[in-house]
Amino acid sequence: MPQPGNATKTRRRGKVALGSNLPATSGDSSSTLAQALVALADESTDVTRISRFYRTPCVPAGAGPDFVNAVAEIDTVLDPDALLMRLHEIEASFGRERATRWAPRTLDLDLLDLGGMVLPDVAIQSAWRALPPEQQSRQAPDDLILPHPRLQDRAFVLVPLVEIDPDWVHPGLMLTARQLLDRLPEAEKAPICPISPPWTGLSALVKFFQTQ
Ligand code: PH2
Ligand code: MG
Ligand code: MG
Repeated sequence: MPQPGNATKTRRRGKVALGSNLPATSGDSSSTLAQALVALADESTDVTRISRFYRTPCVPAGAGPDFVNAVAEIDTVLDPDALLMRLHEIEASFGRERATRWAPRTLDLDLLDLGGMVLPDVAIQSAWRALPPEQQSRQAPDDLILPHPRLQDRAFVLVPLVEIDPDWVHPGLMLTARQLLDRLPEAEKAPICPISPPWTGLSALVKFFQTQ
C-alpha cells in the first residue's frame, strides 16, 4: 500500500502488459506472471485490476512457443523512468536475459500507458507507431515511448486490455481499446483464449496459485 509520505506525489494510473513464453525458476509462464504481479505491488505502486491470463500464439507466427499474456492496471507514484527501471528489475529477477530482440523470454513487462502521457513527444511517438513492419524487429527505441508504439497492432495486448478497461483512450489515436480491438482481423483474435479464472484482486490470484 502507498505510504503516507507519498501522499503529495503525483499518482498516475497506468497499464502494464505481461508476457512469458519460457519457464523460469519461478515455474511455468502463468506462475511467473502471477509472481511478477505480486512483485509489482509495493509501497510505490498498487495493482488495481488484473485481466485473466491468455494463451496466445507467438507473433510473428513460428518465432517461438506460445505466450501467456495479461494486462494489469496500476496506480503509482513512480515517474515514467523510475517505473521502467522497476519493470526491468522485476524482469531480471525472473531470469529475463536481454539477448536478441524478440527471443523467447521468461518475463516481459511492457509499459503500455502511464496517465495518458505521450513520450518523448507526439512526433517521435507517431514515428515509432508508423514504423514499417520490416523495421519493427530490427529497431528498438533507446527512450521510453508512450503509449507503447505497437499496442494498437497486437491482439495479445488488446484482448486483455479490453477485458479490464474497454473505454481506455489511446492518447495519440483517440480511439478506445474496444475500437482498436475491433479494427484487428478476426483471425488474429480467434486463437487468443483465457486460461485462468477472472481475478477479483491480487489476493484472489495469490490464493489460486497457492492451491495449484
Ligand atoms: N511479445 C513479443 C513478440 N511476440 N507474441 C505474443 N503472443 N505475446 C507477446 O507478449 C509477444 C509476442 C515482443 O515482446
Ligand atoms: Mg513485449
Ligand atoms: Mg518488453
